[in-house]
Amino acid sequence: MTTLENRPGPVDFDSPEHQGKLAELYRDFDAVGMTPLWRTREGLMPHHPEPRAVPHLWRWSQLYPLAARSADLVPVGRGGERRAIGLGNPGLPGDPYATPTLWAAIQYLAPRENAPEHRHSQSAFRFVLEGEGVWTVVDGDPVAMRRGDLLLTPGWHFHGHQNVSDTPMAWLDGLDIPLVAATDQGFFEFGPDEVRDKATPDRSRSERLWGGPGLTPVSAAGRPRPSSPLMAYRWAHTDAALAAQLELEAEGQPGVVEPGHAAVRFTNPTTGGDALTTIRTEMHRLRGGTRTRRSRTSASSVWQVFSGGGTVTMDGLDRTLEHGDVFVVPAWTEFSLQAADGSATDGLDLFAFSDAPVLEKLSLLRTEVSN
Ligand code: GTQ
Ligand code: FE2
Repeated sequence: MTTLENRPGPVDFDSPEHQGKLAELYRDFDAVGMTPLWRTREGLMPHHPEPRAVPHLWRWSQLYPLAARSADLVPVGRGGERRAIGLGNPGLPGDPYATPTLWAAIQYLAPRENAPEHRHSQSAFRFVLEGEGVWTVVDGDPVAMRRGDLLLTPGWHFHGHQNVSDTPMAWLDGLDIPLVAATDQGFFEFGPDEVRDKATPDRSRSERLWGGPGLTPVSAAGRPRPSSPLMAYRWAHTDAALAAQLELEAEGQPGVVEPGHAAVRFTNPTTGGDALTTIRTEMHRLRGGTRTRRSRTSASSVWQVFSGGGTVTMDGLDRTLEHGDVFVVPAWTEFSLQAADGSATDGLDLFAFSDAPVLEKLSLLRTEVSN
C-alpha cells in the first residue's frame, strides 16, 4: 500500500504540474458523480446542527383571515382533498414545510362542508384553537372536534372531515409530511367521497373503549400498538391535569417540569410512549410571570398559543405571543418562554409538537438546559 511515508520520491504539492493534475482529477470525479469527503466535510458533518430552518412566528390575526378568504374562492373536494394551507419556514424556500420533518397547516371548513375520506402513510393530528361543529371520521368512527381538543389520525387510517354546523371552523394540522417525503415513504389511497358515518356522537367509539383513565379493555390488554388507539384527547382532561400540577406545586408537591411550568404529553395508552410514532404532542401551562429555563434540543418543534400571552425568546431575539400565534423552534436553537403577568392575559397555555420520537428511536435526540 502507498502511504504518505513510503510514497516513491518526494511530491511537490505546490507545483503547477501537481495543481493541474489535481484540478483534472476533481473534474473527472465530478463527471462520474464522485465527491471527495475532504472537500465537503464541514457541510456534511458539522460540529453541531446548523439548521436551515429559522426561528419564525406567524400571527393568528393574519392566518385566520387568509384561510377564510380561500374558502370563498376554492372548493374542498376530491383531488385537492383539503383546504389546508401549509406554513412554510423562510429558511426552507421552495418547500411548504415548517421544519425539515414537520408540516404545520391551517385547515378551514366552511359551514356544511365535507372533506372526502382518504388515507396515507403520513401521520396527522388536529389541534383546535377555537370553535366546534366539525367531526373528523377516523376509520368510520366520528370524532367531535372542539376547543382545546387534540384529535389523532395515525398513519394509514382513513379519515374525512365534516362540518355539520352553520359556522366555519379552522384548526391547526400537524403531519410528518417532510419526514415521509425525505425517506420516500409516501403511500396514499382515496376512500369514499362522502364521510362514511355521518353520526355526530358526543363521544367516539375510540373514546368509549380507551377513554377511561388507566383502564385498558382486557380484550386488548398486553398488546402494544405503535400509535394510540384513542383518537381524541379532550380539553377538559388536559386542562384539569395542568391545573392539578400547578396546585400540587403550590402545596409543595412534585409534578411540574420546573417552577411555574406545568406540562403534559399526549401518550399512547398501550405503551405509555408518544401518541403518534413520528410526532410528539404536548400541552404546556406557565403561571403568570414565569420564565422557563433556556434550553436547546436537537428536535425541531412548532408551537401554538392557546390562551394567555407572553414572549418567546429564540437565539436571543424576543417575539411577543398572542392568541393563536404559531411559531417554529428549529433544531439546536436556544429557546425560552415567558408568561405575561398581572394583565388580562395572565399566564400562558401553549400546544407544542415536535419530531422528538423519531430522534429518540434513532438515538439522535440531544437536549441541553442552561439555567
Ligand atoms: O386533513 O387529511 O394539512 O391529508 C395535509 C394533508 C391535512 C387531512 C393536511 C392532509 C390533511
Ligand atoms: Fe389526510
